Formats: sequence, C-alpha cells, structure tokens
Amino acid sequence: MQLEVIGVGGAGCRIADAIRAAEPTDHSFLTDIVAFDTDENDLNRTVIPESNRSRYGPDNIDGGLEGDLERGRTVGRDHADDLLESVDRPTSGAADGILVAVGLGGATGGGAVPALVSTLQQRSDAPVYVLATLPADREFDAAADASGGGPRASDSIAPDDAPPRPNAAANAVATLERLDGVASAIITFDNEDWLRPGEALADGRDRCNRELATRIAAIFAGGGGSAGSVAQTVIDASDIRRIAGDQSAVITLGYGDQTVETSGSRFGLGLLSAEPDVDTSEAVSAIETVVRKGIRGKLTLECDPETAERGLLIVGGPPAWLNRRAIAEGRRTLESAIDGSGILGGDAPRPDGDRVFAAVVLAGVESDRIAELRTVVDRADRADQAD
Ligand SMILES: Nc1nc2c(ncn2[C@@H]2O[C@H](COP(=O)(O)OP(=O)(O)OP(=O)(O)O)[C@@H](O)[C@H]2O)c(=O)[nH]1
Ligand SMILES: [Mg+2]
Repeated sequence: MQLEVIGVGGAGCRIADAIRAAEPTDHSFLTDIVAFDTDENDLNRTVIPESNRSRYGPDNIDGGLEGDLERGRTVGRDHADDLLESVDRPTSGAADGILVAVGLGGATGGGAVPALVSTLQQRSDAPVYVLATLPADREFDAAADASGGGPRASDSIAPDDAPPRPNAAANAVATLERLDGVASAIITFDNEDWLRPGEALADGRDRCNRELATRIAAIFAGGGGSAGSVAQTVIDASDIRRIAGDQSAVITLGYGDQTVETSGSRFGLGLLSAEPDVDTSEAVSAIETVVRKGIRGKLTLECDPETAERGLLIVGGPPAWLNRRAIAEGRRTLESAIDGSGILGGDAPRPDGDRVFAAVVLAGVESDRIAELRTVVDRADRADQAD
C-alpha cells in the first residue's frame, strides 16, 4: 500500500526518519514524509527535506515545550489546520493510509497529535493510524529521584541526553485517552521493554527506532506491485484496514527474520541460474522459525496474543524461499494463537532481499503496560491530593 508518514515532536520526527531509511529499495511504499516540531534544533537534525518540515508554535523556545502537555494541546489545536498546508505534500492524494508518529510522554507531539489526527480524518478518506511510543519508567523515575533530594538526575545526564520527564506517564495516559475514538488504530511501541537495563533513552533510541521501522516497512510495504515479483496473496490497504479497524484499537507488532542463502545454486551455477536452488525443507524450516518468532517473540508492546481480536501475518523474502504450504501453515499457527475471529495472511516477495521474515499485526490487544501506566498516574494523583 501507499503510506504517508507524519512525524510530530522529537520522537515522531526521528521515527519518521527511521521509516524512510527502512523503505526497501525494491519496494517503495512511502508517499510523502513530513515532520512537525516546536523545537527547531530537533527538527533540523532530521534527514527529511526542508520543504517537508515545519517548525511551529511560540518563538524563542529552546528545547520544545518541556513536557507541558496543556501548552502542547493549545499550540497543537491552534496550528493543526495550518500545519498541513505549511509543508509540501505533493503525493499525499495517492496515499491509502496515513501514519502519524509520536512519542507519548512529551508535550509537542502528545499535545498536537489528537487535533492533527482529527483534522486528517475530516480531510481524507484514508485511515489515519497513530504510531505511538510509551515512555520508559526511567524517564519519570529519574525525575522523581531528582526532586526527592537524591542525586540530581541531571548530574548523570550527558548534555545531549534526553531530559528527565516527570510528566511522561501522565502525559502518555492523557494523550492515549484523547486519541480514543479519533485515531483509526494506535500502533504501540513500549520504550520500557525495548531499552536495555540502565540504558539512557538517548543511547538506545536509534536502535529502537530501527527495530520499529523494520516492522512498519514489513507490514505496510506489502506484496503487490513490486518490480520483479508479485505476491500470490497480496495484502493491500483494505486488508490492513480490516485488521486494524476504525475504532482506535491498540495494536502490537511482532517480527522474526532469518538471513538466507541468495547467491543461487550452492554448486557454483548461481551466476547462470535466475532462481536460486532452494531446498524445500530448508525453506519450510526458515518460515516456521520466523513465524514462531513473529508470534511468540518480543512484541512492540508486550501482551498475551490470545487477547487479540484480529491478526495479520505477512511472510516475505526472496521469492524462491516463499514456500506456499509453510506460509499457509503459519497462518493457521496465528489463528490458533489468538482468540479472535479475523485472521488474514499474505506473502511479500523481496527479490533483492537476503532474509526471510514474518511480520505480525495483533489488533485489539489488552496490555498490562498501559494499565500499569494508568496505575502510576492514579497513585501520583492520590499522593498529590493527600498533600
Ligand atoms: N522510541 C523512541 N522514543 C522516543 C524517542 N525520543 C523520545 N522518545 C519518547 O517520546 C517521549 C516524548 O519525547 P519527545 O518526542 O522528545 O517529546 P516532544 O513531543 O518533542 O515534546 P516536548 O519536547 O516536551 O515539547 C519521551 O518521553 C520518550 O518516551 C525516540 O527517538 N525513539
Ligand atoms: Mg521536543
């Protein structure tokens, strides 16, 4: 399918950059990529062309809106309409989906995205998906330590490190609530789970963004229309729409891949043969492995796959490796892993690829992590009232 990507705030713009870098060379799927931020420095660090970037909001702000979500909402509401006109979006009409990327926890992205998504929904028939990161505990815990008289969090933070964000959990929960009923679906990525123990966000975020972008490309690049090879079962924009729904379902993504031999026949005839000589049992085993990883491995938001209402499986890779029976079996594996009713499966040939992959979409999941963030916020509210 054809996807427009809009990044808002520091995280959103960096994630938009990463998605652009992850676009397969043999399979373009992106229309326009645009970036919006109140923070000029962050915006200038993106590789998105200048004509596709827009700085907005009050002048003379250094470092964004520093976590003040109410301010972010006001600024976002004031600019939501103009922002879309302030950048070049020449091919946006060709998009059959829009993905708005944002880090929940800050003020700029979290403040603006509900208004922006609502504007986009009014202006376009295409679904508007939100791609949202959830904050890691260390962001708000470090801030709490600092205000509690212990070692100041800022003492241990390098100059280019992300600032502590005392409001991150509260902002994330509030923005998620505002997106409910506005976003077509909310694809989530939990920084807490993906950052390594003790790792600062600034050190781990590029790796996290690459992981996330790989999954987004695997799902949205789909299987149809590739130069070399067309999928047997193409997953198109309406399939993704069916699985994602239009009721702001929480979505988590799974992924597994394995590098495979693509140099042609192992007997040295590769240069002469167009199709590499792939052993069926090797192909079946590669697909089984990546499907298992995709369903049972690490998800972008941890949850029990059984809670999912709908699921999608895309198996991709060099065409000679895409064994039909193994892909059909993978679909049945997904079907038995989730409790819901809607399952779709397809393949995505990547003639230039060197790996077999499985990308999994689980939609309508129940997440302990989101419940946990709500509890953190409730506890903080109660403590405030007691003071
Ligand atoms: N995965 C990932 N998460 C990030 C990244 N940068 C920030 N985050 C997360 O996103 C949240 C919001 O941070 P930003 O996107 O920098 O905030 P903002 O929208 O620019 O808002 P303000 O800076 O407060 O005006 C943070 O609390 C982090 O949890 C990133 O590059 N990757
Ligand atoms: Mg910022």
